[in-house]
Parts: sequence; structure tokens; C-alpha cells
Amino acid sequence: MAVRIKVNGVEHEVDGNLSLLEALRRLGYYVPSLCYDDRLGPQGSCRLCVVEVNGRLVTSCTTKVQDGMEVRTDSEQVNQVRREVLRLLARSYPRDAYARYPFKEFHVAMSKYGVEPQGTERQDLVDLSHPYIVVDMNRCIKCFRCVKACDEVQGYHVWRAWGRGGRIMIRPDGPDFAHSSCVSCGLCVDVCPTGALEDRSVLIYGWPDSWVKTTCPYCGVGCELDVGVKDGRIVDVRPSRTSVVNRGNLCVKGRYAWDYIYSQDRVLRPLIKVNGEWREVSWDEAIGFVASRLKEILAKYGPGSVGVLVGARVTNEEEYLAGRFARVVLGTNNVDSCARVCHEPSAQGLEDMLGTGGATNTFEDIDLARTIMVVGSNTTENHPVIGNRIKLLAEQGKVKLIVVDPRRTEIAEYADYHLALRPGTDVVLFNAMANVIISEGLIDREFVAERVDGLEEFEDVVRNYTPEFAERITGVKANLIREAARLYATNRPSMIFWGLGATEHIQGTEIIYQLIDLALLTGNVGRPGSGLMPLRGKNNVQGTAIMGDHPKKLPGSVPLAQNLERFEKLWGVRLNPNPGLDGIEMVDAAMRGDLKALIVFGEDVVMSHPYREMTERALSKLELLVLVDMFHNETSRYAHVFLPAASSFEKEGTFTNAERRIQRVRKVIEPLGESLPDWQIIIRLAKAMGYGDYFRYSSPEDVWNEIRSAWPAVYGITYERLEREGGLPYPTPGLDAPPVKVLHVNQFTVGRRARLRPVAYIPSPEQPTEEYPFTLITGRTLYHFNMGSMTRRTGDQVIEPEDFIEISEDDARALGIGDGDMVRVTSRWGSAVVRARISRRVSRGTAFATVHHPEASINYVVSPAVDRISHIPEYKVTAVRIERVS
Ligand SMILES: Nc1nc2c(c(=O)[nH]1)N[C@H]1C(S)=C(S)[C@@H](COP(=O)(O)OP(=O)(O)OC[C@H]3O[C@@H](n4cnc5c(=O)[nH]c(N)nc54)[C@H](O)[C@@H]3O)O[C@H]1N2
Ligand SMILES: Nc1nc2c(c(=O)[nH]1)N[C@H]1C(S)=C(S)[C@@H](COP(=O)(O)OP(=O)(O)OC[C@H]3O[C@@H](n4cnc5c(=O)[nH]c(N)nc54)[C@H](O)[C@@H]3O)O[C@H]1N2
Ligand code: SF4
Ligand code: SF4
Ligand SMILES: [Mo]
Repeated sequence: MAVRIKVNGVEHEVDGNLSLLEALRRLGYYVPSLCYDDRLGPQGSCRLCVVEVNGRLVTSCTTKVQDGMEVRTDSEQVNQVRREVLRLLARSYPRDAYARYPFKEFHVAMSKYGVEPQGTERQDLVDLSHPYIVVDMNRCIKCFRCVKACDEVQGYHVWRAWGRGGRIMIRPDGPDFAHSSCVSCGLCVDVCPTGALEDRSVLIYGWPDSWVKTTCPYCGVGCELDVGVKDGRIVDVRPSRTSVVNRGNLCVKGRYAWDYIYSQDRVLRPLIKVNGEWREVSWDEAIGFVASRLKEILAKYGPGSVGVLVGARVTNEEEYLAGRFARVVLGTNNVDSCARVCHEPSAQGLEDMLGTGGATNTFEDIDLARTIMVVGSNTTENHPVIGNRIKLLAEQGKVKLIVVDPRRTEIAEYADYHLALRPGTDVVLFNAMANVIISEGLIDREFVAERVDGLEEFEDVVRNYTPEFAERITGVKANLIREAARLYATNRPSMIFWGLGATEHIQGTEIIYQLIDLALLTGNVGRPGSGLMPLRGKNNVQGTAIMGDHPKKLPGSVPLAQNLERFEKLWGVRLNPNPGLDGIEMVDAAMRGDLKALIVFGEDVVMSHPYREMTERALSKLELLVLVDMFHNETSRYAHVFLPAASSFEKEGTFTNAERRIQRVRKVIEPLGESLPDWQIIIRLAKAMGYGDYFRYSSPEDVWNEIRSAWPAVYGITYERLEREGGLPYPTPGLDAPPVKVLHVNQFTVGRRARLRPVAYIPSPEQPTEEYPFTLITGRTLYHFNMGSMTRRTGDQVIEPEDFIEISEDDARALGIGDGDMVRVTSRWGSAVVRARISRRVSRGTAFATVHHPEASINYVVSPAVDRISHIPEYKVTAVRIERVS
């Protein structure tokens, strides 16, 4: 509802829901404030935002606009109050800082009202302990923005007010900032009006003279970043204030872990390995060499002998071109992505049962859910911006939270029910939940009658999985299972979020079937605030299979066999009709000697695949291994050619996040050295192979427009529209139509009715024995990303320098292991040495190791067992023994 107000004598129409402060700012009036920030609620304590309304002074942040208001923003009365407030603060405020950084919010206000600071700096108030943030409490004016931001937006409580009255100090909750509970999200810096909290990078490199909006290169949340540039160099990253995804928030990786691009050891020229040594060559030589080797291999062994692996760090356009290159140029369907070792079960499970292999709802629905069940996802560390949002809602009692995870993760601490099951027993747990829902009559009868088939067969399977039976297998108390099932079924709408704790099992795909079964039984699909949300891993893994990086699917995630003709027309060549090998099968084929050449775009296969010893043997047999990356990694030991890729800050394109949202990636700086964006590398390779005419693209937008014609679900998403409206989830089939945010509303993509899929439990082959008594879980930690190639080259490495293994107190005592000792972890497959962390997060008999550092390389230990349906490795369960090493 719009209202009319008069400001300094001029009539305006404004949104009636706004505070007076927001309304005035949107109209372009200068209203200073110290305690107010639009990400925080109004405080009304600094009094700097006073204005005159109908002759009376009010704090504009706590006043709602009202029809007919007469406002003065610059009367003598107003100016006098502001001057007074500023004068008090300026008394002890350091003069130097004011002179050096005139554009800080507080400094602007002082200069506007002619107030000069009088104070000097005290060295003991400066804290330089943190790698990213400089703390200078000489400049703290006690506005409490940082305290509120940390408490209310991030759900941490790092910044606190110590002391009372006139002697209040803002300090972190540790001996110094580096040793506080800070998670380095940088929000406090972003809200601080003075620079008391400041990014180290801008103090070193200077203040940005321009900003470019782009999308975070790390996880599937897809936060939008404002990247600050000075003299062609990135000097700062801030959260985009206009993004619907991250709402002015970021985690440490997006905010600070970007200077890997300037790492001294980044590869900036093409390399060919000669007699075991890398030699720098020109692009022409490198591309020519790869093309001639590929031609030889194709001629000698045929198209089944070559393969392409695509790490989901690249753009949609590049993923599309990589798949097209495999099929058109190499004539093979041996093309796959890292989704194989990640969330392929999620995509496959959702597609099999509902028809669309993506999240059914968007992140916006988190605010509408009454119950959220988080399965096998360490959300606050691995999808922090979403994890913290869920955590805060739970803390405020706005949502009920069920967490299914063997570990007591941070999010589990906020759960109403934490079901700490034995690793690898999810099938039994979810069958027991379904058992309770059916036996207690909690199914949504109407929904099931109208839209769901297969209830009888389903009942036959889950009947035997009583909560008491499940307690014996999973270790979770029968009553806890009952209560969680009741909550999920009745306190609707309910959403399920899940991570790798659900997918990385020998029954990974079937566990996703079960989660979908639960949602179907309870009518938690096709409604706002409900649904099924796989928390997809890498920045663009939701894109990969849909862009065609899949051995059995073409772009749009359509089956190869039925769509061959359509793509033959679009691409103008005959296509190979035989389904290809997936990523796991390619490594097996290399081992057998059947796969001879492999091109890898941004994936460290050696580090990331299980049973590393076998992976290394397999890759060492290849006649040609081409690595396209920014850095040497463990895989490059076996590579013959290294092609230097430009980072996502150095190219245009789009990423698709975990809620199916397609967002722009924008070039912030020119590619460093001779590095090239992957799309240009692919085009050069195609040309050298004699297929130049089939790869005539002048820009990523060109490629995107071809994708739009191949995949109707994104036809309505043009670059121009993304520019205008921001990121859009697919499907958006029409140019003028809004995106479909909630899928399966009146019918599923598979049709009016979906069919339940009962799943019987198969125990993992990795059961503990006397020789290997522990169950090892592998996974992640906040500061490092996957195999660490990027985060290890940033300040994150200072904060978290190495991998660790969490062991329970009881086990550590029994094994004579102290906190920080090095331990050897051994399985039937291999062994690794890691630092022990005694932890309350894991229970007796289980241990959790992180995956990020080659020094430890925990995949030497992990078993090669894979899921029957999608071949995802069983990364979450390996039987091991643990010993202290001296
Ligand atoms: N900081 C950071 N963020 C990341 C990444 C990173 O490396 N670091 N990687 C990105 C990628 S590629 C991905 S795929 C995602 C992964 O994000 P997550 O899915 O959160 O990944 P993990 O840490 O591997 O495992 C999640 C949880 O599964 C639990 N779990 C283990 N076994 C079981 C089980 O049998 N049942 C159940 N229910 N739970 C189990 C573990 O205890 C762990 O807490 O994160 C993305 N975001
Ligand atoms: N034991 C165990 N193993 C696991 C897992 C586990 O939970 N436990 N998780 C699995 C999962 S979910 C995943 S996703 C994998 C992750 O393992 P990897 O696929 O190896 O993942 P990243 O470390 O993200 O490596 C991506 C590479 O891409 C490069 N890169 C970044 N941007 C670009 C670009 O624009 N172009 C090019 N060409 N390269 C780029 C980076 O430098 C980096 O080397 O590990 C799997 N392995
Ligand atoms: S550190 Fe900055 S944001 Fe925090 S209270 Fe002081 S001036 Fe305000
Ligand atoms: S939550 Fe994910 S997308 Fe957002 S800043 Fe962190 S790593 Fe980037
Ligand atoms: Mo992943």
C-alpha cells in the first residue's frame, strides 16, 4: 500500500510498509545512522537518524511512514541533535583514521556536520590475530551493529559488550579474535560504520574503485558476491545486498577465500610433460599435441577408448560444450561429471520417482516450513548461509527441526530430535518412520488417494521395520523414531534437506527414494514450505547432468536413446547411440586397459575417488591424460598435458544453484597469464580436431542461446532477463512467464500420480570386525573446499592447516590417543596418517575424517564399494583400525 508524504516541502509516494528511514533513503535523502543497518532490526539508540515529523523530533528507524506525514530531514533542530551526537563520539575518536578513510559511513557523517575528531590511537586496542579481519577498537563507537549482526543474522555470539556504563568495550568471546568462536563470515566488518572491523585485504591493496556482481565459485547455495576491483586487481569481496539467495550474507569461502587466483603456484601457461618433467609450451603446441594424440588413439582403439570428466566448478555453458565435444568430436558417450561421486543419487532418485532431478522447492520456502528434517548434511559448515538460516529459525522456535546424522553436528545441537544413527543404517530408520506414519494413521489420505500409487506393496515392505527392530539396527531409541515420524507427518508443511550422509552409501539412490516416499505419504510435495531439497555440492553441480555431462543423458537431462535424432539435427552430426561409461566405470576401464585417453576439466580424480591406490594404478595406464585446471593436483602426477584454466572471476557464464536457480557469472578481471576460460579451450580443441565449423560461438551467451533452444525449461531465461531480474530458477519456459518455483503442484513431471518405491535394507559390506573395529565416516569442514586446491591457497589454510580425524573420548582413552596426536587409519584397502581430534561430536566406535589435504589423503583408506543404481562410492562407511603413531 502506498502512502503520500511531504519531505522538505516536496510531495512523494512511498511504500507504506517501510520505516521512515528506509523510505527517505530510497527517495535519495541523506539520513545518517550508526546503529541501524537494513539487515538488522531497528534499535533507535544512536539518535543520529532523527528527523522532524510534523514539527516533532523522532528517530526515523523506529517510525513507520504514515499518510500525510510532513518530514524535515535538515532543519536546524535536526542538525543540532546530529551534531551533538557526533561531537560526543568524536571526542576520543582517532584523528588519523578519520583523515585516512574519509568514505567510512561515520566519517562521512562527521564531515557533513563539521565535527572533527580529537583522539589518538592506542596500540593495545589493535588485534591483528585474524588472517582476514583487522580489529582496531580505537575506532569503536559502540553502535552494536556487529553484536546484532552476529547474534541475529549469523546465529553466532562472537562480539559481546563487556563492562558497563561509560566503560563498555566490544570484544570477541576469546583471548583474541583468532581464538574466538568466529566463523569468519565477515558480516561484522560489513556492518561496521567506522572501520573498527576491517578487511585486511583493503588495508593492504587499497579500496575498490569499481564493483562487479557475480556468483560464488564454491558451493551450491549460489550466493551472489560484489567483487571490488582496484587497478585491475581484486581487492575485496562483499555480499550482494540485493540477492534473494544470500540476503546480504556470505560464508568465509565466498567472502574471503578468493585470493587463490593470485597464488604464486597457479599454472598460467600450457604444459606438456616430457620425460617426467613439465615443459612450458605455447597454446598452439599444446592444443596441437592433444588433438594429434586423440586422433591417433581414436583411430587405433575407437571412440569407446576416450572419455571426458567434467568437474562442476565450470559454467553451464562450459559443461554443455564439454558434453557436446565428447559426443560430436570424439564420438563417445563416455562423459560424466563429479555428480557421480556426490549427488547423482539425488538427481536420479528425484527423476525416477517424480520426473525432475532437482529440488522441488526453493530456499525461499524455508521461511514457510513448520518442520525441517536435515538428513546427513553438516549444513552450517557446508552450506553455511542456508544452515545458519535454518539454525536461527529453530533457535527462535519458528520451525521444528529433526536432524539425522551419526555425528552431533552444530545443526544437530539446535534440533528438537537428533537421530544419531549408526552410519549406513538410514534405510532401516526411514522404513521405521514410514512404518509409524502408516500404523498410526498419519498419512495424508486425500493426497495419497489422488496422487500416489503403490501403497499396498509399500506397506508389505515397511511392516517389518518396527521402531523396536530399527532401534536394534540403527541404535536410535524406538520412541525417538516415533516422535520424529509424527512430527514430520503432522506438523506440516515439512521440508527435507539432505546431503552426502544420505547419498554416499551402497543404497544411496534408494535412500533418496525413501525420502521421497515419506514426502509422498504425508502430502509434503507440491506445496509451499514442503518438499525435497538436495543440498547440492559444488557451485554448478546442479547444471552438469542437465547440460549433458552424463553417459546416458543428453542436454535437458533427457534419455540418450529417445533423443538422438533431435540432437543430431541440432548439432549436425551422426551421434553414437551406445550409452557411455560413467566416471567410476571410466577408472575401471582404464584399469583394464580399455580406456586410453581421458580429458578432465577441474576434478582431482586421484584425491577424490575412493581406494586411491587403485585409482593411481588405473590412471597411470592411460596413454593420454589431459588436465584442465588452475593448479597442479594429485591427478597431474599422471597427466601428460596441463591446460591452464581461467577462474570464474575471469569469465562470463552462468551457474545453476541447488534450488535450480540460474545465475550470472561475470568477468571481473582479465584472465591471468595465458590462462583461458574452459569454453575457449574446448573450442580450440574442437577446431584442432577438424570440427571448427561445429563450434562457432563468439561468447558464452551464444552457447546459452543454443542451450535454450535444446532445453525448453530455460527458453524463457535470456542473459538480458538475468540482467534485469537477477537469477531465475528453471523451469522458466516462457519469455514473459515467471519461473516455476514449486514443482509438482497439480501433477508430477511423471504424470498425475507418482509411485512409492519400497526399499529393503542391505547391510554395508564394511561391517566392523576385530581387526577393523571402527566405522570411518569421511566428509568436510567449514574452511576447506573438497580436495582443497583453492582454499589451501588462501588464508583458510592459516585457520585450518591440516586434515583431522574426530575420535570419541572413550575410544581415544582406550587406544592411548591424546588430542593432537598423529594416528594411522588402516582399512582393507590402504592406510593414511592424520591428526586426531578428541571430539564429543562422534560416538564410540565411529570416527570422522576430513578429506581436504593431500598430505593425509584419506581416500587411500576408503572402500571402493559403490551404489548399485548410480555407482556413487560408499564414502561414508569404511571399517578401519586406528593406532597412534609416534
Ligand atoms: N566448507 C565446505 N563446504 C562444502 C564443501 C566442502 O568441501 N567444504 N563441499 C561441497 C560439496 S561438493 C558437497 S557435495 C557438499 C557436501 O556437504 P554435506 O552433505 O554436508 O557433506 P559431508 O560433510 O561429506 O557429510 C554430511 C554429513 O553426513 C553425515 N553422515 C555420515 N554418515 C551418515 C549416515 O550413514 N547417515 C546419515 N544420515 N548421515 C551420515 C556426516 O556425519 C556429515 O555430518 O558440501 C559442499 N560445500
Ligand atoms: N572420502 C571422500 N571422498 C570424496 C567425498 C567424500 O565425502 N569423502 N566427496 C566427493 C564429492 S561430493 C566431491 S564433489 C568430490 C570433489 O572432488 P573434486 O572434484 O576433485 O573437487 P574440487 O576440490 O572442488 O576440485 C575441483 C578442481 O576444479 C578446479 N577448478 C575450479 N574452477 C575451475 C574452472 O573454472 N575451470 C577448471 N578447468 N577448473 C576449475 C579447482 O582448481 C580444483 O582443482 O570428492 C568426492 N570425494
Ligand atoms: S566494532 Fe564497529 S560495528 Fe561493532 S560496535 Fe564497534 S563500531 Fe559498531
Ligand atoms: S554458502 Fe556457499 S555459495 Fe555462499 S558464500 Fe559460502 S561457499 Fe559461497
Ligand atoms: Mo560434492
